[in-house]
Amino acid sequence: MIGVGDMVLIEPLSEDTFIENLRKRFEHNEIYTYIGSVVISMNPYKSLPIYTAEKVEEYRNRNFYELSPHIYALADEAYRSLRDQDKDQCILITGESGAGKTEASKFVMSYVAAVCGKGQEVNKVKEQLLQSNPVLEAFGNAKTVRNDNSSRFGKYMDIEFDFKGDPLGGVISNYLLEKSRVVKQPRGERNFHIFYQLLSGASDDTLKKLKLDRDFSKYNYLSLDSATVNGLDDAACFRTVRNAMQIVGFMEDEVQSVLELVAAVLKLGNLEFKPESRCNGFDESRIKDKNDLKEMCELLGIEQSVLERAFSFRTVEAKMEKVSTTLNVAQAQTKSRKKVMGVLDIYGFEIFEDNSFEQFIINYCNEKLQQIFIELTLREEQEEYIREGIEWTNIEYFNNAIICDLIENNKNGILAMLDEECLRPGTVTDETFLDKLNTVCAEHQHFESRQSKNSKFLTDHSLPHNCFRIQHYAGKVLYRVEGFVDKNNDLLYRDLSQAMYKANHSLIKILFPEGNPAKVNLKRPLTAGFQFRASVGTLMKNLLTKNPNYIRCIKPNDKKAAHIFTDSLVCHQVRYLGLMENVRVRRAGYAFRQAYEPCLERYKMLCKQTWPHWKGPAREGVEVLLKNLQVAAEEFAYGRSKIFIRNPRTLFFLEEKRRQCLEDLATLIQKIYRGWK
Ligand code: AD9
Ligand code: MG
Repeated sequence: MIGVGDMVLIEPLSEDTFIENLRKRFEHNEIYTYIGSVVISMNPYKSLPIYTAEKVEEYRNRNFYELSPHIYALADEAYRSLRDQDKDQCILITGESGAGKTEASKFVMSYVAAVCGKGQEVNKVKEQLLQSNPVLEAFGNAKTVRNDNSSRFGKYMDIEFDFKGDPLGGVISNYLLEKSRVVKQPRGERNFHIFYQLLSGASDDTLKKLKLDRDFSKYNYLSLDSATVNGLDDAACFRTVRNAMQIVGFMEDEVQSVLELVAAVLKLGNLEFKPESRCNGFDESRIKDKNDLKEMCELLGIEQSVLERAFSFRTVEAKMEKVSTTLNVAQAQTKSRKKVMGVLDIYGFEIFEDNSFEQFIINYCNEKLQQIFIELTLREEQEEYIREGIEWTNIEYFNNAIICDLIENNKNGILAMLDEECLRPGTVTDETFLDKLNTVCAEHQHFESRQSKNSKFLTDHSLPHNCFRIQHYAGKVLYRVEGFVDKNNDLLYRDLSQAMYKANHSLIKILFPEGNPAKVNLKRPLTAGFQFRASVGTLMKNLLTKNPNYIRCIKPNDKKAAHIFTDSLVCHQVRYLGLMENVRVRRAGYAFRQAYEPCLERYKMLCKQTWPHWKGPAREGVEVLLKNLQVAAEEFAYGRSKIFIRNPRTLFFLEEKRRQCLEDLATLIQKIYRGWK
């Protein structure tokens, strides 16, 4: 073993030894390290031969601590608890942008797919589950300065299993896609992959049908300074995506409709408007060059005059609503209770030079996940000790509940204030929102700060005039308010949705149901912030009902490069992910615990008094067993319902004894068998 596989065993424990251990293991391609049952994953930025079919077999049905740390061990443990103990699981993957969350989620999914169920039907479901990834990534991922394949939406997938543990299908929920990227990308970044994939990979014939030109420079929406990504073959990806769409269940004409839509968006980006005279109090505008408009209308089956009229009364940025919807890969086949494994892969914490509404939402979501981690791992750990009557010394840890509250509080949280401002009659601008924020938060903070010194809304006079700053758990972030009101309102003018609804195009009609004149809804649509807060709330409730498994991803450097380990960067992540506290809690206590009955069942063969049956209470049986094996008394503690083992080494010792015992037994059986022959 290179370094120490479980941080709980590091001696002496300090931030330096912790990081040194990560570095040493990273240098030897050991990218996974445990903190008890939590997996730390370092992004190697190169492909490693550790995800082969042989590796899957190696980790299959083995105990968590038996082999060297691997994401497969976590996936195996989660799958087996789901199948054998009927406990719904969730895999929570966190870490900043580029740390390896999406890759980790795919390794977990492919592991589970490899070990669960067999047969033609089951294989089809598995294939559909796995192939949903390239489709979602094509439309929801993009190159950013942080990550060449950055997820610009949050994804939660519930994989459903029947009572035997065979997969039935999956339900994918998507969270707030960064739509504004379609229209505008920061310097050095790209639009969503699909645009480049289509232009690079489609046949000449397809492009002709879509009225497209292969040349990126023809399209305003495709930034030119970074149109290609090193090591990324857009044309090959296009073939993968086409194939994946077919496997997931798109019919050929549906694929065609989707591509028409993509082409229409590119055309839309090329429309240029010129201002015209004022008419009915509106700024009227006219489209300069009508060819793109004409082709766009042909692609979407919309009458040109209808769309032109809709465009003419307002100049709008292109905002395509609902790029993605819940994808129901397969319907349940049985009425018995389904077992569920949820895999959560969201966008990582982001601090850019310029942070807007999107970063605010992304970082809020990360705060909520950190909150769940704190709640479950740290607090639950302490509470379990108290429940089990085991002595416990309190560990101080940072609780980010105060930041979540600052953002989501119903009354004076930032999102509530933004909504209030968006709904207020009169002139509403990003600046009026900021004024309100500064006044209310400052007052609130003043009140709060009398109770605690932790003010997280940072008001200092050095801030640029249109910004506010928040002290997130992962660092200070400066947000520029420009666009907050507009993005939160997320309004699409009715003329436009109605024009779209009139399209003779199957997909467009579904995408703009609000354009149906029969269903004119005068109620204001919910704001983006409100919807996000509600869906994150539902997600958190859902996660809390499941048994959590954690993968904490760390990015070794800022260069997207292999072999570079930047101490300061890793140290920052170790701190904000609360990993040191995590180890301390584990070490202060006991690394391993198990209810008395299964523990006795597993190891009873190691002692004559407990084998083959122990007649008394299981707890006493375990006591006799451990005494008999001469395990030192300080190595364990007896809880009310569970035995607590301090050190994983003790567990290795028990496992090793058991293995020897089984081997001896096998040899004995062979001898007897030969004797018979
Ligand atoms: V973001 O929040 O969506 O911007 P992620 O999802 O955390 O981010 P991602 O999984 O996309 O990061 O990883 C970034 C890149 O690192 C990948 O495209 C791979 O090139 C690389 N990577 C990550 N994990 C591994 C791995 N286990 N093995 C090899 C990896 N390469
Ligand atoms: Mg990702």
